[in-house]
Amino acid sequence: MRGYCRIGLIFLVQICSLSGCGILSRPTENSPESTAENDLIVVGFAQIGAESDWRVANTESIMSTFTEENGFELVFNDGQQKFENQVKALRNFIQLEVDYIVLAPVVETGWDTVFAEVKAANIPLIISDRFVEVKDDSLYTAWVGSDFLSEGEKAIDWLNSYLESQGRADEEINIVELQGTLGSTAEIGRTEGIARKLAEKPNYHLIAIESADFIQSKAREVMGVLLQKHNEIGVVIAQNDNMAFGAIEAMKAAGKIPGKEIIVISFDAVRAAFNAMLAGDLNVSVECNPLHGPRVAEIIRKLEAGEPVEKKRYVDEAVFDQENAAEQLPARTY
Ligand code: GZL
Repeated sequence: MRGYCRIGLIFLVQICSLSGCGILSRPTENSPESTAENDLIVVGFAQIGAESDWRVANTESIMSTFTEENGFELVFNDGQQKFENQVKALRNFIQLEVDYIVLAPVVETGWDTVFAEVKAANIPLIISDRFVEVKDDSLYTAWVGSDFLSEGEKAIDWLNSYLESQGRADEEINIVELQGTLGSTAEIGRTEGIARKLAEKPNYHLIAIESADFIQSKAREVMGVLLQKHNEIGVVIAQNDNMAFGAIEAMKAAGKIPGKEIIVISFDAVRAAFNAMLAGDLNVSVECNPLHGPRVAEIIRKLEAGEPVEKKRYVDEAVFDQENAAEQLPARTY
């Protein structure tokens, strides 16, 4: 159902999002708040949270795309990194009879029941960023996101060429890995891609692998403990930039020199990562592009026009290190 401009609804949604209550209600057709104005496409977006710079940029991309001037009304829900909040948000979107639902799923599994409810309500469901494992893939219309397996492999390809350039290709190297949210596609794919490539190098030793949930403060804690337990760490692989920043803080507190004494590898390539590379603290960040707003809007426009859409669409991504960070930074938009 569409056709209403609901300032009252947006206000309500923002209050609900802030309080995490997740209970959204929408003015009925004859309520004073609803006025039939432009024929806006109402999009419910269930975001994971605000756990990282990447996530903030992702939210900004969605919010700057789904505006009234672009022909949309956005109903936004912040899941605060909790699966149950996202399920609640999808059920609320059904009650609101939104025209489309977009979900950035915190983890891959557990969605079959609520997705069936969305399908029964005839609301097209678009998955953005991380992926979902469901028995019946007709439950969602399209997915757009990153190839996380490839990202993991790119990270170790970079490490191989970096060590080669340092004349250290055959050195015995101890590696620790900080994983993101366990069970998220980003964690699953990066862990697998890294593992595949590490297995090709007998002189690489993965001595510890711990999750810090993509969160900087958690990574600082976890890395602090690892530095007390292991005094010969040669490489830290953090599965996102914010965990790399936390690990860098812990290394400095322990008197270690990140970027030199300990090679630091990361993912996302947000602006702060470029600054960390220019400062010499971070060696490389494998890009994970968060600007999904326009991509999701393109899918919706095609669906509105009755055109076919790709079921899965990967975004193109690069690798940035201390060699190219300075020249690339001006062009970065997040
Ligand atoms: C990746 C995304 C991950 C980022 C983290 O597409 O899901 O979640 O790598 C974010 O920064 O928290």
